[in-house]
Amino acid sequence: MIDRRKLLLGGAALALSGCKILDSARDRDSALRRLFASHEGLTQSAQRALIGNRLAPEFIEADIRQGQRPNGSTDPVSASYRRMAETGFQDYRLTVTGLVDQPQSLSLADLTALPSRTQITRHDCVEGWSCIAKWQGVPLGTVLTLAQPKLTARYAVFHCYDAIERGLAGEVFYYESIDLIDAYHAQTILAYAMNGAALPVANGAPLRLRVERQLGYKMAKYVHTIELTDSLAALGQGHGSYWADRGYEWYAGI
Ligand SMILES: Nc1nc2c(c(=O)[nH]1)N[C@H]1C(S)=C(S)[C@@H](COP(=O)(O)O)O[C@H]1N2
Ligand SMILES: [Mo]
Repeated sequence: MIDRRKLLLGGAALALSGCKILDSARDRDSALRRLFASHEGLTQSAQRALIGNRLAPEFIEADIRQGQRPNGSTDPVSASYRRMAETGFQDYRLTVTGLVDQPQSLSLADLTALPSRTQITRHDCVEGWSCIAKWQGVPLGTVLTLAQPKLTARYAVFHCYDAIERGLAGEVFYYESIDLIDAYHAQTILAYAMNGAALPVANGAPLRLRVERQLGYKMAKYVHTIELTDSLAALGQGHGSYWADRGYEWYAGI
């Protein structure tokens, strides 16, 4: 696997020539280090200019008029999920894997021990209904920082417990993905609580994604694994999500 830093290092070494260059990269004041820094600054500002740090609207408690309407899968039937649900998700583990330096296996206790964020937001389903609800969870960025994504990582893929379809080729499991800009957005959280109570099974227990600047189908419920990848081509039908594989937009911005 070639990463961006190694590529750059190769290019800079060629441009500056001489074999001492690799050693001098460890020197704080080296020209090479300054080159890395300016390159990364440039990439970041270009990304900010394009996407921005816009927040989704947030609401107050009085705006919560009804419970969050369950949609899609509401009761996964797999034996492993059922066993976990019956014991209050004590055995649940969130796996963080793929292009990361520090793969993680986190229990619900581990996740709830991390600093949390609470937000009251509106969920817009592509079918034409909306619900305002209060979500509490750990920022996805915090979990990713623990896992230390490699420089080649571009997407976070969410693998879910629910088989949403049973075809001739077997069960098709729900999955979704977002890019790392949305992944590190302040309102992108892994929610374990909703409207002041533990997340109900119907809404994705024990852990579901909230990515507030996009439509409801992006908000994967029943997440068991987050995989960091540099491409979406090898997953499902290659469009990055169960619904994108069926013709919906992968980037479902609202
Ligand atoms: N694992 C999984 N996640 C999912 C779905 C699903 O069927 N399975 N449905 C999606 C759709 S279309 C919507 S609108 C929301 C519904 O979330 P809710 O049940 O909490 O309202 O979850 C999304 N995430
Ligand atoms: Mo939806």
